[in-house]
Formats: sequence, structure tokens, C-alpha cells
Amino acid sequence: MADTTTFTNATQILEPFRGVKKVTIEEYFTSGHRTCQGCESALVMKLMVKASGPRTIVLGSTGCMYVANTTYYTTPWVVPWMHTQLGSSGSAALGTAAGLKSLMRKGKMKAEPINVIAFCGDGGGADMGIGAISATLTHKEYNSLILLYDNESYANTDIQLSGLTPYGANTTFSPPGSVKRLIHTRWKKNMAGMMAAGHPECRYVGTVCASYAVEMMNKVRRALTIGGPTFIHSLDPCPKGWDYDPMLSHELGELAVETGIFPLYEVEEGVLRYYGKTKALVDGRARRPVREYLLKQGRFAHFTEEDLAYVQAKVDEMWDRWEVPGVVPFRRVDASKAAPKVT
Ligand SMILES: Cc1ncc(C[n+]2csc(CCOP(=O)(O)OP(=O)(O)O)c2C)c(N)n1
Ligand code: SF4
Ligand SMILES: [Mg+2]
Repeated sequence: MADTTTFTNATQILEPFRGVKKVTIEEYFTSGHRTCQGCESALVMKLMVKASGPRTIVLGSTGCMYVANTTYYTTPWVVPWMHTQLGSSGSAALGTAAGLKSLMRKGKMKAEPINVIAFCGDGGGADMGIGAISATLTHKEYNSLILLYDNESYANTDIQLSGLTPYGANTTFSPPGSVKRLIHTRWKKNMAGMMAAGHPECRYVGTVCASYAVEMMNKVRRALTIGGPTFIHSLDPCPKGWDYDPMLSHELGELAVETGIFPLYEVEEGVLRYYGKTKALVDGRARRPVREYLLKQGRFAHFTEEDLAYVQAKVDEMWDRWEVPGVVPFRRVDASKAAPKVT
């Protein structure tokens, strides 16, 4: 029987991979899935478990990464994996982390650090399951990572728009027409910023893009090492939903970052750090024009110059007028106090 008075909720210490040659060769998400050619979300799954290692339980809500990854009698998952309901990644993460802790504390299973990762799509996470994720991020006594893979639509059910679909995009719910060119005119939710700003007990929030694979894996390793409730938002180009040649997936991820549309940052114990290409933008490098990113995708093929200018102005506002550029959208009345210095 374990000594319950001294039981601690330890985490695995996962040191960052110092360069691509130091990345471990073992795979825990292998062949056996049937995602589209060029699917970045599948790459995110592969990198996520490569980063976490074998002592990991993965829970996944309904969506492409459930359906295409678990065709009857086949699966690419080498680690234990469980499907959970579309809006339940938060509940699954918390329940599993609490269950493991309780069993270990009672001596019913060996006390060892086991990573608990729950993933969800943008539909399942940023729309339907946002309440359960929010609740989980308030429970500081349980170690779990929620990874939101954002392909910017309800992709599995044929590309319906979600709260993370970008302004003006053509989806099956927002097809451009001759009477109305833009059906979807709401701006994308600021999911990572919202999670970081609204959850003081959440120990780590990060944004990642698989185009920067080593950095992405190291953010997963950092979140799991820190423990407590943690959250990562990954932007994943999706050839089917975004309507582009699959060979452009990697480049589109880079363009999302270099245009400033998707900033890369982490907030650890309340301290913000920009990293990668985003750090260079914060330090003064010019952002690439958003048109370079948008016009490579068929979902924006109906955009006029006016639409491109609108998106550019909104992205410029994120960087030039937000209290914390690209992260926190408030503005103080006294503009001289804006944008505190960050590393
Ligand atoms: C409660 C509920 N409503 C609707 C569905 C149908 N459904 C299955 S997958 C899916 C899309 C989920 O979108 P997202 O979370 O963004 O994941 P993606 O498919 O894009 O990977 C929907 C609507 C469902 N499974 N459960
Ligand atoms: S629709 Fe998009 S997210 Fe789904 S499997 Fe295809 S590329 Fe991946
Ligand atoms: Mg989606």
C-alpha cells in the first residue's frame, strides 16, 4: 500500500530535444491511419506522442483525428488511446488524470508519472467543448495536457465553419455567392490568449505549428514536464478544407507565422515568451503580407482586394494596437502603458 501522506503527483522530466538529430527515433503514431495526403493534424499527432514518449495515455474527441485514425480493426496508435465524445476532451483529461492519481494514491497501481494528453479539434474544443476545457484548466492538482489541433473547420463532417474558421473563408456553411460574396464575417476566436488570460491556475499555454517540428515537440515536452493543467493550440493546414495542393502544407504553416496571423508564444506560470519566427517579428522583422498566405488557398479564391485589405488591417491591429501584441486584445486608455516588455 502506498504511503498516501507522502504521495506526490510527479511528472516525467522531458528535457527539450536540442536539435533534430537529438530527436528519438521511436514512433508511437505509425502506419494504419487514412488521413488525407498532406494532413498536418496527423503530423501533429505523430510529433505529439514522439515528444511525450511511451508512458502516455492519449484521449481524443470525435473528428478527423478520431475517425481517420481508428478505422475498424486498424489504428496507428502504439500508446493506449481512447475516443471521447466531441465536446469532452476537457472532461476526459481531468477524469483520467484524477483516476490515475487516485489509483496510485490508494496503492492500486504502481505510482509512476504517466502523461495524460487529450486532443480535440477546433469544433470539439473551441466551440462545443470549451466549457469542459475551461473547467479542467482550473484544477491545479491534476496533470494533463489538452492539445487543440486547429484545422479551422469541422473537417470530418465535410468542412463546416467553426469559431476558429478565419474571416471570409469558403466552407460548406459559408459558400460565396453572387448576391453575397462573404457569408462568414466573424473574426476567429483568440483561443490560446483566452485560455492564458482567463485561467490563473493553468500552468502552461503554448501555440505551436508543425512546420517547426522540433520547437513544437519541445513545447509538448515542456507542458508535460511542468504538470498541472496545461493547454496547447496547434494551427494545422488542411489540404481538403483549405483547398490547396498537399505539397504546400509545410509552407502554409510557415506563412501563417511569418504573416503574423498565427503568433508563436508560450505563457508559463504567467510569464509570456514569444519564440521562433514570431520572436523575430516582435524584435522588428517585417511581417509578410497576408495575401501571400491567403491567395495560396482555394477557400479564399473569391477574395477581392478590399477583402485582402480588411484582413491585413485586422492583423496589423493585433500587432500594433493590442495590449500584448498578438496575444491580449485589450487596449488601455493610457496608450503609453501599452505593450509591456516581454522576452
Ligand atoms: C455531439 C456531436 N455532434 C455532432 C457530431 C458529428 N461530428 C463528428 S466529427 C465532427 C466534426 C468535428 O470537428 P473538429 O472538432 O474541428 O474536428 P475535425 O473533424 O476538424 O478534425 C462532427 C460535427 C458528433 N460526433 N457529436
Ligand atoms: S480533412 Fe483535413 S484534417 Fe481531416 S484528414 Fe483530411 S487533411 Fe486531415
Ligand atoms: Mg477542425
